[in-house]
Amino acid sequence: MVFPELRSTENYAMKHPAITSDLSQLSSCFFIKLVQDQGKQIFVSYASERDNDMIFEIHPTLTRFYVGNNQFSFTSTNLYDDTWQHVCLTWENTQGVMKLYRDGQFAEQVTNHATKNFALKAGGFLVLGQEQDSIGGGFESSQTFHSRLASFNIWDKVLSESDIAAQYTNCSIPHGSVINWSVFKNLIHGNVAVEEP
Ligand SMILES: [Ca+2]
Repeated sequence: MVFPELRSTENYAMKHPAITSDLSQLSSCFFIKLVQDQGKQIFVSYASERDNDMIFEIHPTLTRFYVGNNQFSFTSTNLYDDTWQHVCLTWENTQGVMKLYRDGQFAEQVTNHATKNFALKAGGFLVLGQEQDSIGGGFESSQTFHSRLASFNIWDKVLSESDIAAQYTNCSIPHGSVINWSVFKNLIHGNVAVEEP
C-alpha cells in the first residue's frame, strides 16, 4: 500500500469497528519501506476511548509506540532505511513490556508500568496513514504517513520469537486474528494506492 509523498489528510485507510474484543496483549507485524529523511511519520492510529489508544510512530532517530496514551520509545532502533523491513512488536499487560523485532530478530524491549492491567478497548477506529486527534478524525497533514506499508496484521496474543523469525524467513504471514491486512485494500481513501506484489 503506497501513501503518497505529498502530505494530505485525505490519504488513509480506515476500519471501524476495528477490534472485536478488548486486548490485554497483542502482537503486530508489518513490512515498511520509508521515504528517507521525512521527519516524524505516523502510520497507525487506533482510537476507542481516547484518540491516542494506540499509535505507531517513526522518528528520524527512534521508533515510538503508544498503548493507552502511554509511550514506548525504542531509542536504539531507527527504522529509517529505504529498503523493505519486517517489523514486529508484542505487548502484554502483566508486566507492561513491549518488545520490538526487526527482520525476524529481537531488537529491543521497553517497559511502561502504566500499561500494567490496561486493556485496549474494542470497537474503535483503526487508521493507517493518519494520526487521530479525535475519535475517527482530527487528522493533521504534518502527522501523515507517506511511505509504503504491507502485510500489516494484529494478533490477540504475544507471538514468540520463533513465530516471528518464521514469518520473516518463510515470508509467509498468517492472517491477523484481530486485524487482517487483506481488508484494507477495500478501505482506502484519497490517493492511497494498492500495489499487488
Ligand atoms: Ca492524537
